[in-house]
Amino acid sequence: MGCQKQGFIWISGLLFLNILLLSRADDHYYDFFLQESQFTKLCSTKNILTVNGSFPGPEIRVSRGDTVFVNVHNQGNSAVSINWEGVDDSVDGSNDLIQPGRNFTYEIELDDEIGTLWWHATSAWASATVHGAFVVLPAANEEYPFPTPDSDKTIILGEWFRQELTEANQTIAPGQADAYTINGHVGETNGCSNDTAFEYQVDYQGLYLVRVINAVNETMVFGIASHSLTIVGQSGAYSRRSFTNSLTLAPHQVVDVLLCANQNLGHYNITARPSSATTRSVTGILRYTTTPGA
Ligand SMILES: *[C@@H]1O[C@H](CO)[C@@H](O)[C@H](O)[C@H]1NC(C)=O
Ligand SMILES: *[C@@H]1O[C@H](CO)[C@@H](O)[C@H](O)[C@H]1NC(C)=O
Ligand SMILES: *[C@@H]1O[C@H](CO)[C@@H](O)[C@H](O)[C@H]1NC(C)=O
Ligand SMILES: *[C@@H]1O[C@H](CO)[C@@H](O)[C@H](O)[C@H]1NC(C)=O
Ligand SMILES: *[C@@H]1O[C@H](CO)[C@@H](O)[C@H](O)[C@H]1NC(C)=O
Ligand SMILES: CC(=O)N[C@H]1CO[C@H](CO)[C@@H](O)[C@@H]1O
Repeated sequence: MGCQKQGFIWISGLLFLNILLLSRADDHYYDFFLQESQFTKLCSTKNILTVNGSFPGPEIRVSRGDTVFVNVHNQGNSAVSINWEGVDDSVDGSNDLIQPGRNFTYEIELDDEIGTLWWHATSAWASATVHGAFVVLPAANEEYPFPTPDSDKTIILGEWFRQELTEANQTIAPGQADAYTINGHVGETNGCSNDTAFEYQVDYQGLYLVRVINAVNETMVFGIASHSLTIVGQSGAYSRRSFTNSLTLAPHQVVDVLLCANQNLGHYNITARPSSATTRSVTGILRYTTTPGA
């Protein structure tokens, strides 16, 4: 059965009932190493602060009701703290800076949160490069309140500055970025051989849960050519289902959408741009792969 057909079988308009039937909540342990790492984009190389050398940073992936311990080791040059966006309970230490050379373990007790949360450095300059997804899957005995997706994908919209970001940049005003990024890729349109485009491979008739995180301090517009998106969740909760051709995300907003790969085999542009400018955008590619027997 194709993903489009499944869509019509949904129990229309019914919001998921928050029945907590947690059979078992797990503890998860993560280690984050804050470190300076070299990246080349827009034809120039610079150091940025990262978690474990990756931009965006590593993804946390747990289930509803779990407890997550994140031991952050600061091997960078500046004091940093981490914000846990979308976590309902306050997290101890969120307001305390971790000094260089020190470490601190955040304990995040999840309750009812479901879908996509994210984490980022508290200060704006560090948040531009120190951020990542925090995925909360349904608990073992729970189902999605929509057809079960074949797989899910996180898409983080970010921004890139040619200049160094330092502690002096406590505010990053909208419109300052030299480029926008999709999962760290600036796209291939800047004429730099080291720049790459984000690529997302899907199977024809596959149903995908796409988690779109706007890590940019600007309203961003996101869309995939020829595909409509079905909004199913926002900021750590399921939401009433609605269809859209493009998403408008407020600064730091997260939206979960279903994507049905029901177009002709081929590739389609994935585009993100600030709402204030139609000319500046970043492009990635949605690529259909044929599967044996499909
Ligand atoms: C970060 O790197 C350390 C050291 O290589 C590793 O032990 C840890 O698992 C990594 N953390 C994540 C979240 O990938
Ligand atoms: C620092 O990390 C060590 C292990 O690497 C851990 O045993 C200790 O509890 C951590 N300290 C804090 C304050 O999180
Ligand atoms: C985001 O931009 C606004 C200006 O529109 C600024 O006042 C605010 O401090 C910025 N926030 C961050 C975290 O940089
Ligand atoms: C860009 O990529 C090429 C290989 O494609 C590499 O040789 C070169 O060092 C890179 N440039 C920079 C500035 O890192
Ligand atoms: C897709 O994006 C690329 C790069 O921005 C652009 O050159 C191309 O025209 C776009 N294709 C379509 C069909 O819009
Ligand atoms: C984007 C931005 O404002 N970058 C500035 C951050 O601070 C350094 C030095 O403090 C400047 O050189 C950058 O222009």
